[in-house]
Amino acid sequence: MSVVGIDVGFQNCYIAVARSGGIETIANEYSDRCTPKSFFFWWGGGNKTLFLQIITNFKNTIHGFKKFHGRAFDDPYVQREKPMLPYSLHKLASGNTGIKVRYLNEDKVFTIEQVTAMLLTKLKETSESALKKPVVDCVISVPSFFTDAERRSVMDATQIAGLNCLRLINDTTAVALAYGIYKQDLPTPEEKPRNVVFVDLGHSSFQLSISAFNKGKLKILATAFDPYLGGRNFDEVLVEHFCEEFKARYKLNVKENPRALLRLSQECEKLKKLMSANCSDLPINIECFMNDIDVTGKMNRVQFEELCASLLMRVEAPLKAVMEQSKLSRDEIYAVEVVGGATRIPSVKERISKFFGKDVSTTLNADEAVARGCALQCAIMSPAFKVREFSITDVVPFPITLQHLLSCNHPAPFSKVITFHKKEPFDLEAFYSLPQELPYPDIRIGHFSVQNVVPQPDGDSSKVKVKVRVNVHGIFSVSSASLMEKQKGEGEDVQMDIEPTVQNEGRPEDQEGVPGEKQDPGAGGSKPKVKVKSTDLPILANNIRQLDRGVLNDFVEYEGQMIIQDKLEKERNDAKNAVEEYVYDLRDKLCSIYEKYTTEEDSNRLTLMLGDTENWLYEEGEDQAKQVYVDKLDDLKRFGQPIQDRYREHEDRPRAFEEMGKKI
Ligand code: ATP
Ligand code: MG
Ligand code: K
Repeated sequence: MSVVGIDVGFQNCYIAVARSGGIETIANEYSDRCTPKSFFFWWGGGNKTLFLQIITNFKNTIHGFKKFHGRAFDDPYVQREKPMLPYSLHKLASGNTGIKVRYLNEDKVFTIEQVTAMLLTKLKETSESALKKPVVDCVISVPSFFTDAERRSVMDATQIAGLNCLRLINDTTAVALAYGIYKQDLPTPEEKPRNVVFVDLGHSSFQLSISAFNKGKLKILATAFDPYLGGRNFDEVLVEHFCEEFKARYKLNVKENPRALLRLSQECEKLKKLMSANCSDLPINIECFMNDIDVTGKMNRVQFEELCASLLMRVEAPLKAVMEQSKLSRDEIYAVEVVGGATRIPSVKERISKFFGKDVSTTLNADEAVARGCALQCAIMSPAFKVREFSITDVVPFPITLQHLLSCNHPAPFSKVITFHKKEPFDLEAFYSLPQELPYPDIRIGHFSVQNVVPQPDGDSSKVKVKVRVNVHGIFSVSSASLMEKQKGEGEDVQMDIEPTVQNEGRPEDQEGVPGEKQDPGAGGSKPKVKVKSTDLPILANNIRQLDRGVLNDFVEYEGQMIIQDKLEKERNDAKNAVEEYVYDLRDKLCSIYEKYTTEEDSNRLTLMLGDTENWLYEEGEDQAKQVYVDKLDDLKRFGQPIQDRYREHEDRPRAFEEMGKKI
């Protein structure tokens, strides 16, 4: 079984695999081929073929959908993105965002989980063909600011794709692991930790975290982000600039033409990258841009920085926030490591280094670090692999309320036991405490009903222990509840424990104790043991923002059908190619090596037939069922084969004599 890590970026996806020699990344070959699903995934790469396919097929090209996970269609973010997308969005019955594409000559709406699953399936197939082994276990990265709904949605996608995601890991946490695991000189657990800041400016978002390293472990102290600042915003500024310029100079309304807009946006991205390496004036030239007009323009780095001034100003706020939350001073920061494509913009780097008062380090591979960290985490978690242990304590990005439960930056994963005193079933509501900090307006996490609660035989309230947890994926749940029945004669306090108590379950993800919390006196304390009978209570979870399990199963099945459909499509294409190849091959041979073995009349008739077939392939034969091509090939072979046989016979005859000669 392979052990892989997947970085599903807004623009670029990377897959890394753990091998005994270390971590390798797999070439993401299909970024330059169309996917057989008859629509395309577009991310990154200036590859010409892919680019042309995108331009000609832009309505069926899906990209930039990462942040639709867990979002309602009416979400302001979705509504803001909608007009800029070449494909169309659709409001699902659930209120969530769906994507409409042409599939098998029909308009079809896919949920975001399905679309991500298709992408993951492609990545899975790519790695399987590179590794020649099945890929099931994996670790996948998500932005640290992903909420419960977003994480659940990504988990559903992994399930649809038939992957077993051992952990959803935050982007910057994966980077921290990739940084720390090979370091031989980390402080011992007793010594002061080494604090490193990790900065990731990708295509769509800006994330950073501070990690404290000791030998064998890392602890994320704080995380901060601007979920809406990334390389794409810099592209947009350029697009805006050139739209205005082209309107003034060429009287072109670029925004009315999605195809032209797409081309301009790709050219602007190229220009942006060139400006990272170059200060002088750089050209932008697009031939036959709109209405057969060629357009040209130019820009240099100083102008670019002026245009992007308001974006560059946004770099500082998260830097400040993360330092404040960590309560560290700047001289306690050992290094500032930057990753993510957009940190290559010189003025971004300058701002970061000015803020921290030190040069930024680029010791990690800016593009692959996240995927590598994921693969390392997968190797650590996989029983099939022996890696040195490295424990990770992450943080909860937004405070959660369930009877005032979790502060922001509370260590995660964790689990907590909260005790209630109740006579009847009761409900718990979990939600994010600070709506203004959330990336979307919906604060609900879930509604949990603890059922079957009854009073004690003497009519008193029962003690109900409810366990809540944030698991390795960063997903919240009320995981179990039990009713504690006092045995007769035990005197116990009957007040509700307002203070949550903590139990260490000894699970791998819970290795780290939660500092600053009281230990449950019942769990191994020195108090005399109280005799209680514990009964598990059913919990009904409602309003959880994830796919209904029945729907999920349907999607799993449908994804399987699509994979089969892809295979059929490939076979159909192969059959078509076989006809085409046969036509060219036979025509070639008829006027060379086969010439002696056929009459002129037969040859002419066959050449005519080959010409007809060729024309047919471009017309009504363009899009036929596999069997039609198979039959067509058989037809041709009926005439071609006898000629080939005569040729073979003749060629083989001298050899046959030779062999016979040997035998005698
Ligand atoms: P996200 O992390 O937001 O999901 P991602 O992981 O796909 O997105 P990256 O691959 O880290 O993003 O970065 C892609 C961004 O980096 C793009 O905006 C790209 O234009 C930009 N970029 C790459 N190289 C350079 C460069 N040399 N100069 C400026 N920008 C660059
Ligand atoms: Mg990224
Ligand atoms: K392991």
